[in-house]
Amino acid sequence: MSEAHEVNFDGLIGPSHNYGGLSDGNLASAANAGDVANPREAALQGLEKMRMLVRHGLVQGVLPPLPRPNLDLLVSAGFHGTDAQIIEQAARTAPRLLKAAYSASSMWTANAATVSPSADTRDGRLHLTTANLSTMLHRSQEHPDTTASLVSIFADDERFAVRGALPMHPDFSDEGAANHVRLCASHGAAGVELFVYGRDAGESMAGFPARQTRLASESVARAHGLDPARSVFIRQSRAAIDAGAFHNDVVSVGALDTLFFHELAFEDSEAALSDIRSAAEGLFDFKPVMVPADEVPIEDAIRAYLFNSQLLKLPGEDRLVLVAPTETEETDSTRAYCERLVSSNGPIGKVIYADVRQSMRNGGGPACLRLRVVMTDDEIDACHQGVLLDEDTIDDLQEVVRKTYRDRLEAPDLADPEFANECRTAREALLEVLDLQGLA
Ligand code: SUG
Repeated sequence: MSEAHEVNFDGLIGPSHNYGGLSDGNLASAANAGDVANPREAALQGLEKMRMLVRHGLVQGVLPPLPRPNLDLLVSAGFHGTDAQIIEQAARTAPRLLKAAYSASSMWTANAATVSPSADTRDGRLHLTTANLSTMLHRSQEHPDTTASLVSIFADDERFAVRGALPMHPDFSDEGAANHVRLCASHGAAGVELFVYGRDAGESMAGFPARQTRLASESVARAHGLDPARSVFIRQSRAAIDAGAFHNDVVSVGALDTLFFHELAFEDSEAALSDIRSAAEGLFDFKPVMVPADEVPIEDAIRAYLFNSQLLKLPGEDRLVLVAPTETEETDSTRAYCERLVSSNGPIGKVIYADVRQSMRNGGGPACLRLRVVMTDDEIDACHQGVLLDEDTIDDLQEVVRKTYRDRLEAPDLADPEFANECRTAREALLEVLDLQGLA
């Protein structure tokens, strides 16, 4: 077993961050639709969260924003002419499509891919499968550029296997690591991978969309060469989806041997826990921490994003640390629960609150903003070094953000073709800091 670390690759929030109201079933996205966004503050908040974890001694990575506007999407919809003409026509006749083409949703890198560390895979490589994000139009355009970013960062194919997205069909709906949890004794040891899905392929259902199918989860597990005895497929509860848990990471989070989850997260919690226990046999002593609905109603859990937290092993802390959004501190039931949680002698010993309000108002908490990639020391050395952050690089990125990002953005601003140039300039400057000019 080799030494391994959980590296969090956060999404660097792009200059076109706005409140588009594009995500059906995501209550925050609907509630804040049309509000004025502040992309500069959003990106600075995200970078401060990364800085906090660097200061705690973690290896922190970053994924660059994707190119926006995505003119190809507008051209596919029949718009043509110069870039400026395409944008002006789209603004007049298809404003929702223009918002999709400008969406900064790639910031939520928990949806970028599903990742299986080399300790779990048959060929001993670290596997990443880009998520197709096929349920929401504005997210379905992410995967080609996400794959390009991942290929640039994880280029060494003796160590890494980057796979493009599953077919763009509702039977294969895949939202990546937001519906995936890995449990283990230590990061470098073989683990148990949990795949949470909302529906079966071919199953149609009323209510908010279930964005992950069992077929998609099984396909990823097969492609990654996981041991079937160490893979668990769990159905998300309809109640959770209809309460606004559009991804499982809105109602559960796991790390090492601990799974922290809401009582209503899964269709059949007892069966899920027993399956996890069997899969973990001989590897680790599984520690479930279930939050009862009478202590934290699911509506509060979703409003406060208690579970959309990072659950981390920080150097110097003997128990796990929950990095939760400030909204969790501001909601009575979740704050009180966190106080009880840390004063009990369970596996979670501390809660740190992080301010990512700009992202939260689109339904993205601390956990949505990061993709966890468990990497050995050799794998860390073999990946693209420009995306591994120290405080100086964070300072440089923040300087670009301060210089090039607007502090006010709302839908009518997207109609101005000059804004497209602004976005391009900002992204190019960020790519230069990350030494990823090839993605421009
Ligand atoms: O896919 N919001 C994202 C939030 C993703 C959160 N990710 C995880 N839970 N892992 C989504 O619904 C809103 C965009 C808008 O309305 O402008 C949005 O895409």
